[in-house]
Amino acid sequence: MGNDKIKTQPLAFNSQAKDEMLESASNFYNMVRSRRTVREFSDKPVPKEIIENCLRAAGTAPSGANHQPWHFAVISDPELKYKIREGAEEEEREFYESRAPQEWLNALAPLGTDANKPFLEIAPYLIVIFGEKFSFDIEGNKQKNYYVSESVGIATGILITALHNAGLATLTHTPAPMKFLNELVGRPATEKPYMILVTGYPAENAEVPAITRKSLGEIASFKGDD
Ligand code: IYR
Repeated sequence: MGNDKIKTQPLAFNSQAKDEMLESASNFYNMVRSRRTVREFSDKPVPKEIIENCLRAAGTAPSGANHQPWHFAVISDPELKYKIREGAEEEEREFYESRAPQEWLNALAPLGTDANKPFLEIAPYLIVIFGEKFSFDIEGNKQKNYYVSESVGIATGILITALHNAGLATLTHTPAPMKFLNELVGRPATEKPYMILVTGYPAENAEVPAITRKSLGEIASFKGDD
């Protein structure tokens, strides 16, 4: 089958019988449907191995030309978390006080968010996710990356799902602009901050906004006879 010039290997495919497939699909949906974005975190420590394995899972995401254009900076140092909170709150104050149009503020009102971001210090881990506009091959040559935001978005989705599956809560946090994170975290200018994934256990008695999710009929359409 494959092209003579490229090395291939047999696909290790997990074949399942139809009943097993139905059960797998249903079990997975039941696992992910309980995920909620959390804004109240506990400071209870999380074993680092859990984070490491969830990051390994994120690193399996498909990516443009398989360049894997992502970097995950895992921050647990309290002083650095404090500095990230300071930087983020500065951006957020400007956002909430002047930059955000009224329509955006209205859309956020049901979430009850504001410029105060205590969770950036309370949660045990801040995973700062970067997209690499360029990477370096094994000989150190600079190579352009493709579909960076799509690739990093998929990896982030897998990471969020893996962390939820492992019993952790997350918050996708996007202070804008996020350039201050390069300097704080020590990442090169070829990397663009994508988001901060705040990670930990939820606070005891944490509350979340009452929301509903769109039904299958609202999010999908089917064309075909089956
Ligand atoms: N980055 C801001 C604002 C914000 C924007 C959206 I869209 C949200 O879904 C939630 C928040 C903040 O973190 O408060």
